[in-house]
Amino acid sequence: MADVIGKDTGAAAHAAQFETKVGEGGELHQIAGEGDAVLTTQQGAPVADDQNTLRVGPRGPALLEDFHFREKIFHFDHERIPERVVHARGYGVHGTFTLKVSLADYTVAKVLTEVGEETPMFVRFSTVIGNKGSFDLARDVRGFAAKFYTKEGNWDIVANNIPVFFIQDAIKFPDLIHAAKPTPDREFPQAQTAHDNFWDFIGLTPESMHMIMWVMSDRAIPRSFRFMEGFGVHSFRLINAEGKSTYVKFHFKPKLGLQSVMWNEALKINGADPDYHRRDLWDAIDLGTPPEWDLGVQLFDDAFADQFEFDILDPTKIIPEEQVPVRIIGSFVLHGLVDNFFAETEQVAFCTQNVVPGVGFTNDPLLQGRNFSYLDTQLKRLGSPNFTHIPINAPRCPVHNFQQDGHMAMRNPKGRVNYEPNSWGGPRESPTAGYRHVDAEENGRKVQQRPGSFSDHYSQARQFFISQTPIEQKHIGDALVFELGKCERLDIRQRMVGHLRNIDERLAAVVATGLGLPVLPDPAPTASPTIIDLPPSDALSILKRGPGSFMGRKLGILVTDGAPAALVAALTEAVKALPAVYEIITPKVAGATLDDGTRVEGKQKIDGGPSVLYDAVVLAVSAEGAALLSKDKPAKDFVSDAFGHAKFIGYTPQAQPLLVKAGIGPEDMDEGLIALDGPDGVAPFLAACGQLRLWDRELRTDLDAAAFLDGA
Ligand code: HDE
Repeated sequence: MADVIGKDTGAAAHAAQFETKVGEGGELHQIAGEGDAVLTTQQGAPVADDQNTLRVGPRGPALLEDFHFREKIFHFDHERIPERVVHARGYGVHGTFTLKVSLADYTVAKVLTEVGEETPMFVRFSTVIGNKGSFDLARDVRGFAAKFYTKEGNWDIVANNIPVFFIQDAIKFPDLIHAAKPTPDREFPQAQTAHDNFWDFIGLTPESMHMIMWVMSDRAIPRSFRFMEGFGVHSFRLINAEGKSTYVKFHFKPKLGLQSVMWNEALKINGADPDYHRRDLWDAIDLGTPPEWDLGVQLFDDAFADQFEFDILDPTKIIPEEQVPVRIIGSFVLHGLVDNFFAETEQVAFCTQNVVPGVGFTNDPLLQGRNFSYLDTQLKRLGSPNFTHIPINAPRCPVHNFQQDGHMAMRNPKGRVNYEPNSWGGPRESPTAGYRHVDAEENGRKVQQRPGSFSDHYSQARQFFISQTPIEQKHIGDALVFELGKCERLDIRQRMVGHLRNIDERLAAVVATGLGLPVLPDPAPTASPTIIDLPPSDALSILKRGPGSFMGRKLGILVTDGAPAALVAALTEAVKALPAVYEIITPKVAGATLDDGTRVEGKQKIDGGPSVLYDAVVLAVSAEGAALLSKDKPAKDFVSDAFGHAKFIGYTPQAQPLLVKAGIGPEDMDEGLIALDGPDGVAPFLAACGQLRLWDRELRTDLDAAAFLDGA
């Protein structure tokens, strides 16, 4: 009965079940009854009083003799471990990977060859720059680190939601991260790149331009972890039974399609619900709708690498899917919530060097640097070389070796032998099953030299930009103006516009205008001229491959007293059937009474449930309700934001005055505003919501859009 730690059974109700005693000072003591667990120290000694330290008299000094107090405070003082130096804010969940297509021709890895095999996984999503307590909707790269607990050891794909990176050599990583994080003197801004130091470094690092296009695009403000792609970034190797190696790039593709939010929404979501992404993932799994991704591979050989326009070792380049298609070989479902955030999400330790036989590395200089960094950082963070003994990091296959001792060793060998070769017994090498590094010939001078084949910094940045729809291009322009607008130094802004001129003159002009630069700066000098005829790639756009369905999305239904019960019922049923989710928002959190007298519970009170939290909204209001809400600022914001964020809005005819008060007059009405006279309107409304946004509305209503509309 008292065994309820961590379970929300309703504190008040629960407290009432205990025998209680009130102390001299009025403090509450809950007493263990028959069958209840007794509170103990870490050493197991039962505790009689957890409310008062041992003192000399009730008002006297505390005594060191109080070992329970001493131990409790000691433990509390040491609860924190260092947060990750990057990717500090993260959210982890369990999953299962199922292989559907064997790659036996390319690799000996069992996880990639045994069709039907189910491999347990742990995935941690993260932002890069912000600290552990920052907000989810920062404009940032998202980490998408996956650990596969295979039969041949743990295999980690420590991926991001963007397929390229800022830098070409790991030696620049500390500089990049220092420049992006809060400045050392003032320790702000937090979780943002919109400041001088970041753009100073970027402007002086032209290799980052391709990545900058991605980070300024809506990819960096995803709607949900569930609607993100993942990329292993580097070229890795697969190695087959003959020792032959094939290059591979890894891709995770979300079954629910891609989706992002608008920047103005992101800013507001961060205030309304800083935990928006983690809550979304938790809710989806908790509700029994776990998200799923396909695992895909791009496979290519030296012949392809030799004729490809760019160096396959350069982590600032992609291989367009049109050139090497992504072959789907299996899928993974993330279905398991953690029992304990610290034990699992915080303590999980990923490493690019965690590979299994049949998976190997290339000479990508970033990958080689990462291979050093991850093990190193785990020792600092987890404090012991035995971090692999922690359950979340422990392989699910047998582990045998002679490594021993160290802090907190949990996997202690028995018996006499702790070395090999030996005459006693114990684990032995296996030339057949063991890991074989790729047999590659390497020779050359020892040099500190960037390869000339890495010198094209703009061509793929341009290819990314021209692959976007006009609205996506506009968002990139807006983001650059926002970010550079936060820089105080004019030369930093100008330098960036000089780079943009090597990517797309229209973009450069729009950003220069947005910043109010009196003259367009000269183009930045280039080490290699921009190739301007790389073909657009649809796979780079979020919108060109929209999901076309509202499945997995969230509808916000604003309900007042007197709202039509039949409509509310039809909406909620239809949304559940998709499946998608809905939330009822009411003027008072207790809920509302519908026109048939039934009560509907409110999940949010209107000022706690702004429309930025939803993918589409319905204004299910009565005439009185509309009149009431027309005087309410949060209600008007709810409507005007939904409109401004290009969302589909369903409304009862009685909601018309509320629309007008929110600034949406008859001349603004468009096909995204859908009147719901009764239950019959629900199906077409939800079908329209499958477009997710009516982007034409933004193009029509935003002055800055013109530049990208003509395609000039
Ligand atoms: Fe990381 N990175 N990284 N990184 N990275 C870390 O390891 C590093 C890079 C990525 O959820 C750290 O355990 C270097 C690219 C993810 O626990 C650290 C370089 C990509 C995560 C580290 C890179 C990533 C990390 C910090 C440049 C995408 C979070 C904490 C050479 C392919 C993993 C930790 C988690 C975390 C180093 C660049 C992805 C310091 C030196 C490129 C998803 O070891």
